[in-house]
Amino acid sequence: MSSSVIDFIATEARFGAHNYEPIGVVLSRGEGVWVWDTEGNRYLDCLSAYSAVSQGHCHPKILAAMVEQAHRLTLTSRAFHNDQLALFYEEIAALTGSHKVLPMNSGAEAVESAIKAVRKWGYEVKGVPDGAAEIIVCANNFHGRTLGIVGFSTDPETRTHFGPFAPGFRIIPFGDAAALQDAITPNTVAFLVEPIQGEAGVIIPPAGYFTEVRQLCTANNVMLVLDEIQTGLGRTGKLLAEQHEGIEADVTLLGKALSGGFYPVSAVLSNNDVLGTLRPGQHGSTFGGNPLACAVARAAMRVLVEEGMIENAATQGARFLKGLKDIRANTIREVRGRGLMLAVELHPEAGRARRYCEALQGKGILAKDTHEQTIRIAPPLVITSDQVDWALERLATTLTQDFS
Ligand code: IF1
Repeated sequence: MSSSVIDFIATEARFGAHNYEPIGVVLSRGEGVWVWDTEGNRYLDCLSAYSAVSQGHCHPKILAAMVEQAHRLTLTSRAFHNDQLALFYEEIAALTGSHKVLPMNSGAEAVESAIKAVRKWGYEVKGVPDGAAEIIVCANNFHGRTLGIVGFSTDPETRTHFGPFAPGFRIIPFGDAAALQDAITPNTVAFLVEPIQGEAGVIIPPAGYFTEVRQLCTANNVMLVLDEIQTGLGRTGKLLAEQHEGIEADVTLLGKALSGGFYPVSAVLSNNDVLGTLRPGQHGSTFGGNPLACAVARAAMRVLVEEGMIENAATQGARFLKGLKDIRANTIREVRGRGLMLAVELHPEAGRARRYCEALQGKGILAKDTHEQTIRIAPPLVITSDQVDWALERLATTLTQDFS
């Protein structure tokens, strides 16, 4: 590694909290599916900042919208109206078929806001006794890093020594509708779940699971809250992952690619009166719904649709999945994926997935491991067939090596 790369990494180590263990690369430029490090080496980004850069790095139209708005008005607070928020509301509601929108900033904030809103709905509309609201979540969930959220995580890494945690959550296995039925009580206000568990390693539920979930939630007046922060906005080959299941959530959470990677923008979308329970002064945030965020999100949604990125994710995702499944390597335990949300799970004997990610870096691909044995593959939705084939060649040679 050259001295400048070591300087960046050494300086990060010297001053930064050590809450990440990044792959040893220092990036300085991005364009489309490609990123370059400070040495000028080019990589195909197969992480897309955990699906926040689905539109490709530095998309020119989102950039132009950001620059234009930044010259005009960036932040007003919600103490006053601005000329971007209403347009953002109209466009995200039309795109997703939602009736009410709550604009926030990070994904975790959207999750926390949804928890507050469904609890409030439970007390004021469903009639759950005050303080008794229960929310059902799944084992191996990932919904963010705030204290409330890690309180119902089952991953020791994310919750150890951060307690005490808030009560009111029940944990059931993912993909098991009977377990959901057994967990519902008269005080259950919501079921919060990812359509596909991303951090858990791209875990896709059995066919028909969400049809049963939808029926159970409707029958028991329980709000179905789908966390589409990673799966949403085209990542799985449809606008929302719920569309693969033929169902509609009561509350949908978006983030990440809602800004195309330019700015933290998230939103809670409601198809019913859940968000209607929030009254002035009961919730908010300094930056939520600011004009710059709205202008960026409007452009990010526009290019996603106008440039056929969702359809491309379906086409290239199918190509990528078939190519990965065709790799004959005894290191591979399972290949999973839907659209361009893919994962390669290795046999424990093959050694840690991180070693394979480091080998991929040497071949010009940046990918990230999760939970020791799984390599995530999630390139920007603008990837072409040639680029998929280019990546598959390098993945095949790497995965047929043995780094145990
Ligand atoms: C990190 C993981 C992914 C998410 C879902 C809410 C959020 C996320 C389904 C919160 C965020 C990010 C967080 C980031 C890495 C990444 C991640 F590895 F942590 F778990 F994608 F799988 N719901 N996921 O995936 O959104 O507050 O971050 O905007 O914490 O390292 P956020």
